[in-house]
Amino acid sequence: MSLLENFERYPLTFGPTPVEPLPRLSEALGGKVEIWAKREDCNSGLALGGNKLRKLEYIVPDAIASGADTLVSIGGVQSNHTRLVAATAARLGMRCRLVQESWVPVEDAVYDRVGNILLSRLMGADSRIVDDGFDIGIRNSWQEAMQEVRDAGGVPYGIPAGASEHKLGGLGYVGFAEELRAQEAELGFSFDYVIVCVVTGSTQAGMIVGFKVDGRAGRVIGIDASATVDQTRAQVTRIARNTAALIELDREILDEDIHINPDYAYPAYGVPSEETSAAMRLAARTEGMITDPVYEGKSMQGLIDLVGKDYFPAGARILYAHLGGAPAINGYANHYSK
Ligand code: 5PA
Repeated sequence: MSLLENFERYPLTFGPTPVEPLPRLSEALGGKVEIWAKREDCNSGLALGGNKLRKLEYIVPDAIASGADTLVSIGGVQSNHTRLVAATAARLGMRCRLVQESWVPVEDAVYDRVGNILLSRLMGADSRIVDDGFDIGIRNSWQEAMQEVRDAGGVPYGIPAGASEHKLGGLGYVGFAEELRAQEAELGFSFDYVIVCVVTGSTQAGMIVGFKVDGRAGRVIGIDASATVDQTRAQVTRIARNTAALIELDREILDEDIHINPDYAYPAYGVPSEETSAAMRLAARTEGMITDPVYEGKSMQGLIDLVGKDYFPAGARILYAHLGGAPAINGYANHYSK
């Protein structure tokens, strides 16, 4: 029986995402553990795909039922989330209004013209850059954008940053856990750990709820990329508990179910360290797997460092949840020109 059977889902993805071994990366890290990836980055034909689509599948039915004609959302200039809201609006035949905050100290001349924002513009979104800095919370600029849509005679439907602080935002990654359990049954083994990048929180929160039922909530290791980890941890906790209540889970989400490692977010949100870039190169050069400097490069960095420190017991099977994000790399040409 699915934990999500009472919730309507509007398909935006191809279906279950592939789970594949990463043998050359495992070998490069000493061969003591087995590293696999679940490829959320390849989950859809919509605008290059990514984790947000799993969340949006449970939000779209509510948006349609509300009678909205415009999706309104928010993120950084190179937000993957806003790109996928723009794609969803296009698919639904709705308009899209995006607030793009200045979350990252920009070093690259083309940062606001390439990658995610280019794709959002191509898909017809009304994308406007504002000066506000990084913050994962509910923002005035987003509420103002909704009011502007109303003033112009439209009917807005608001989707907060990362689709996280939305009542249905945690459901998609509950589904990830259920999907993985079915894949594990076919593979004939279960993963010991899941590594996942965390910023606005509903990806990890959904996983925590979904894995709570088989005792693995605490084996979901969030690698913080926000560099404001207290706010992220509080948001993950809140979303996990709200999601558990929403699906009427018969277990309580405990503090020890929430495992977030803050060690790899330095020097700042959206800025790769030398170690982040080295991790991105290693994944690319061993497996041809592309990660980005904002999110997945940091969770890859955390995975590599934790394996090197023997954090995982020998023989452990570790699943790296690849959540997408590659388009942003185009805004970082100065880091990767050699
Ligand atoms: C993002 C988020 P959560 O926000 O659900 O914690 O997910 C973190 C994350 N990997 C991990 C990728 C590729 C992501 O895009 N991106 C945000 C965006 O605006 O794109 C919400 C911040």
